[in-house]
Amino acid sequence: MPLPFSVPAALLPLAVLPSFAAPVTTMDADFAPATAFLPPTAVSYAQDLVPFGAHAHVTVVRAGGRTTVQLRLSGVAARHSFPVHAHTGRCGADPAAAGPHYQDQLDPVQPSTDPAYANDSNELRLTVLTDDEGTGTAQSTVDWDFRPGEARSLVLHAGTPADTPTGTHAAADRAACIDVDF
Ligand SMILES: [Cu+2]
Repeated sequence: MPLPFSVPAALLPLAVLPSFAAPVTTMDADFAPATAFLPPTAVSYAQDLVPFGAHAHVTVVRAGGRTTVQLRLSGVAARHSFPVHAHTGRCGADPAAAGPHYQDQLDPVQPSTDPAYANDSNELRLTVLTDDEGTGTAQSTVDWDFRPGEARSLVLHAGTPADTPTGTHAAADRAACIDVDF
């Protein structure tokens, strides 16, 4: 028996799109002051480490329930180690705006310091070590998908120079931030 109206089969895939985000996302951004006339996609809070005009290239690959994030930096401090993490909030004029680290299994105690939650497999973390030109690439793969809308940035912490244990900033300070839609 024919249906009284045609089933809009072509529209059905739309209903499941949110759980199948684009498999690969790439984005490019130049670091700028948070006070720029147009709100920048990438903000620097420490020009000695991340000068305005330095560049970030971000690739996010989602496949089979795993997520790989690659970050390429250029024009930043040479021979420097930058710890980089996925954070929950958008970048803002205040470095704290990006909020805490995104966690797959959310630690019921915040701020999260319990190593059962604050670790490399429950958070997206990578370390970019730059060369003599201030260019470096790092990537990390986790065994989960980001919950849509809950991770909104990559924060570059100040880290340390590659050759000395201490820098001019506290290592945990936030040197820069990139808005990324995970
Ligand atoms: Cu962080």
